[in-house]
Amino acid sequence: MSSVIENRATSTPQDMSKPTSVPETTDGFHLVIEALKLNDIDTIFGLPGIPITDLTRKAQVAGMRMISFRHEQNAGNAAAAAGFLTQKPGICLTVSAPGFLNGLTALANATTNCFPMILISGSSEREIVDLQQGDYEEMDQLAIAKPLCKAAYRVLHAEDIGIGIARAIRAALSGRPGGVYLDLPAKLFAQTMDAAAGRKSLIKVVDPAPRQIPAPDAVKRALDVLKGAKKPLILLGKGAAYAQADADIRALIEKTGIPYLPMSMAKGLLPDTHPQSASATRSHVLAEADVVMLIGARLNWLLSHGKGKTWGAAPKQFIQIDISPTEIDSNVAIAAPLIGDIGSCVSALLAGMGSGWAQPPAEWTSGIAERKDKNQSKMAAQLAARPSPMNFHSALSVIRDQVKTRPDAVVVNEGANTLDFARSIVDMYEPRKRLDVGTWGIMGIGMGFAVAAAVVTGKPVIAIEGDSAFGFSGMEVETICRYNLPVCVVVFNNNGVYKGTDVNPTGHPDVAPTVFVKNARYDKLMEAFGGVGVHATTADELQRALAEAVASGRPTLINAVIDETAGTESGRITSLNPQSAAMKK
Ligand code: ADP
Ligand code: TZD
Repeated sequence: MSSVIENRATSTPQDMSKPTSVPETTDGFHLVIEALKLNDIDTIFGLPGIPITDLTRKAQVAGMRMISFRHEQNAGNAAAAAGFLTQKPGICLTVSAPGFLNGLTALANATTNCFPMILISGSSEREIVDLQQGDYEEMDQLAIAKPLCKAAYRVLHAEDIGIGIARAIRAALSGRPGGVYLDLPAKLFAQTMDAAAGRKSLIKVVDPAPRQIPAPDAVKRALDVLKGAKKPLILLGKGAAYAQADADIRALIEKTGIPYLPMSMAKGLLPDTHPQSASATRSHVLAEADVVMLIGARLNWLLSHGKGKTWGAAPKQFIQIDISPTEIDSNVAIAAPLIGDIGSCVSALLAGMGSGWAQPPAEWTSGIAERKDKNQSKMAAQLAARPSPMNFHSALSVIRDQVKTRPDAVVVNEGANTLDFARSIVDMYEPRKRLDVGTWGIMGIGMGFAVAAAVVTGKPVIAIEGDSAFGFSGMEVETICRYNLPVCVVVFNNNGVYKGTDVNPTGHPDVAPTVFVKNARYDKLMEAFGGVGVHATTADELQRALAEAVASGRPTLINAVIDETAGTESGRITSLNPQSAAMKK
């Protein structure tokens, strides 16, 4: 802590005569920084301004990485992604009212995705806010944040900073991870206190994410249900990726021989090319399975709520591993809930299985293998085609090949068709290498996630972006250039939201709501800040530019021209549009 504690008894020649026993003091700025550092948090994602500008400067001086963004939502998304990747809460730092609100979407999204992050916002003084006297950027931020995150705290006194940050870290990481809001009023930063007392007030959080060991009877129940299965299936969700129990999860899958499906951010927990992956015959296994074991995946809309046509007519039993007991029975009855952390639950299952666990019936697994083969050769033909202009398949086949040669690269992915096709076409080979729109299907995570992935992992990042999706955070290409990050953004440019072919039926010169400027040159945006911009109209051009970007690590944006008639409205979730939903009824 001594590195940043300032001795306020400055030693100009005039005060040489003063007693040397004047106590060292510290202040709110330094206590916040030291509390974070004490808990091994070394990076802040944020955007400076009143009252936190000096905090950003002092954090940098104190050896923290301070990554400044162009919009707080992107800084917040970066913090969330850093939390998912590292199991440490990502920190987003913003100014008051509007900056706080800009960060709030990311905080709510992190909470929805079960990613640990802490949004720290400067705020106006309580005296003024509570009397609504109209301060600069005045807002009752704590009250607004509360319903949108896991926990929200405010610190009013410098001596409570240690406690405030400890509580925020523990709330973000323990149990089901999530977003935490920490409100720091402007006056707090300048408050001074005795340095030794300040040091003592800081807390290094012990065991912030305690293991939660499943009850032995719950383990037995789960194993009994699994034993009775004729057509078992394992579903891996992003909770399983977050848990970092990679070896045990792989051991469980390989020991049981059960086919598995990864949810999008669980891709790579086992390589997508694993013989037990049933991704290439997803609808078949979901409809036919008789016992489904969910590991860190919720039965929400992404899994059709566990019912309906997707899940077929055959009766099903679910086993669900989750750290949150209230997740159980959220949509359908769960026959065997297994509550605990994924690492402890999976190792308890492995121990309970002993040796000689029976493999699933061959007719189930060989039927899956046959369907997989058929679907994969159909897909291979689509991927090999080289239409002009490119379509989603031809462009994504290039990215698929690139990721195969650099399995350590992180893939960030958003859009509608761009997302849906990339999820099934681009194989992942290592855990936590895929970051995407998550539980909400939110656009705008792209550049924030890409920056965080590059900063946290130091590996190449390939951001696969619909042209609409990219627009939500596109200005952060400047941030990517400023920090010289190894990020290659590939914009799938089909001239609009979903596609670029809609027309305004009224004849008015305004274009249809889903249409953008035709033939836009997104590559010029990257060039504006000194990065590499490439306009790619063929798969070959895309391939060369991508290989070059990944090899050089230089900030690059490839404007990949995609047939504007390719794709469908809303990608694969067309059925959620009210009109199609009504027609189905
Ligand atoms: P996906 O979208 O990939 O299906 P979800 O976000 O719906 O995944 O589900 C993740 C689940 O994982 C959440 O219900 C969350 O409570 C759970 N989870 C997160 N971390 C852990 C952990 N360490 N141990 C157990 N469960 C966890
Ligand atoms: N706003 C936010 C924050 N999230 C959203 N999901 C949407 C709007 C709605 N939306 C989607 O669900 S996908 C999408 C929007 C606007 C963009 C689709 O167009 P794209 O992708 O160009 O990014 P494709 O590949 O061309 O379909």
